[in-house]
Amino acid sequence: MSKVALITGITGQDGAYLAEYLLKSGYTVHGIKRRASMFNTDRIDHLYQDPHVENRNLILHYGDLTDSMNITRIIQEVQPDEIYNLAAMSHVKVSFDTPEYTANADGLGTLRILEAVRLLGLTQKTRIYQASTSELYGLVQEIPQKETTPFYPRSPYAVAKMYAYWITVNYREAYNMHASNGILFNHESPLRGETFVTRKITRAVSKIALDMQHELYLGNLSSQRDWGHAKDYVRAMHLILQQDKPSDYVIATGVTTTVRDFVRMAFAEVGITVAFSGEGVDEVGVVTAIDQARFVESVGESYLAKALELMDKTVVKVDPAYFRPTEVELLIGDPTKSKTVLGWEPKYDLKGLVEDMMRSDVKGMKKDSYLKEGGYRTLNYFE
Ligand code: NDP
Ligand code: GDR
Repeated sequence: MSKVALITGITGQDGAYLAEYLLKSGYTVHGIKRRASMFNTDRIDHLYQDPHVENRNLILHYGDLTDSMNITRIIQEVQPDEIYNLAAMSHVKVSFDTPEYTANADGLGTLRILEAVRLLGLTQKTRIYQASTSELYGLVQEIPQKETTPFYPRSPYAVAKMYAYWITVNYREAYNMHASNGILFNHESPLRGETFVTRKITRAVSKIALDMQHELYLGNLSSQRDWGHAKDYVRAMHLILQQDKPSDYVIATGVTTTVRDFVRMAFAEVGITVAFSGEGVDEVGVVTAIDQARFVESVGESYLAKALELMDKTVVKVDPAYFRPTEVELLIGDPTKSKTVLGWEPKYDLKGLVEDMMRSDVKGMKKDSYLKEGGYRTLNYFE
């Protein structure tokens, strides 16, 4: 009998990679998706199975972490061996705009899952993974950050996730449940949401190279993050639930990089050198060199002439609208426990991650550019 997993947040970045990974590992995967006014399953469409097909191993349920009855009913129906609670309002900046909703979905949502498992008498059957975050560390208390580093959350998102972290620990201790936290540092991929900084950068750099956009506005360029690849991180989630004993694990690369350097690396992928000068809101990124061979290899000959006009142009500016009321300036994780106990090793380094994201975004933007040139623009009902 194949194992049964339930993934909340299956339509998100991690949900998509995890679903693919578990299906390949022989699991039957159930996922909770939200009802939306448009299709919201782009990231998992390649895994979709028609409901009329017998013996499906991917089954989607409508649901929402803010609805206890819905969550309880789905868990009762699915009787999962493993629950991966990945659903969340996951944008730190947006959590300042929607603090109550964030607390409800990200904090109480976790409680709803744990309590449903308990009330349904599944505490000894169902293992639970909680998507905890390096944002818990917030204001720097210790570097690198590890499982024993004190938390100091700096956003409504992080405070909600702190409740989720501790309620997971509490249910484990109170009811002897196999419930674990993965304290994951930032992880990115070609599937990353478009408003997180890495994807915002790789999309914008691709568009700038293709003459579809001319400037990129960012917030805090000095912020430092420990960025890994989501593909590596979902393997760690699975490993955490395969351990005999539940526990909490930091998943990170141990390397930290500024947003500014990420921008440089993304431009470098298409042969463009960007140098930064100025300070604070007046800092700018200017094109100082173009490696034509590299540009042609990664973007294409036909875009080169336009790209050469970028020389000496300002392509990056700061917009304080992207600053956060309280910022997390520095994250760098110590993955020693996950490496020694789980045997987890990431396959991607930052260079490999940037390459993967840039390759995918240049390809996607080129497709948009061809459609526009060919007169086949994206469908617009109002034209
Ligand atoms: P995404 O934002 O890409 O995905 C979030 C998922 O949660 C989406 O499927 C979204 O649905 C769903 N969701 C949001 N609100 C609700 C709700 N109220 N009820 C049900 N589903 C909901 O996040 P990631 O994949 O990047 O992250 C996965 C989890 O890991 C999140 O909990 C995040 O906070 C956490 N995390 C992420 C890290 C990262 O660097 N990526 C690092 C550490 C933790 P929809 O598609 O409809 O919006
Ligand atoms: P983060 O990711 O807040 O770390 O949360 P994000 O990519 O949003 O920000 C990283 C850093 O970049 C700075 N920054 C900008 N951020 C965004 N989004 N847009 C900008 O224009 C911009 N300019 C600079 C930010 O200030 C910040 O310092 C992510 C989410 O996936 C969380 O759900 C997860 O828990 C943590 O990672 C670990």
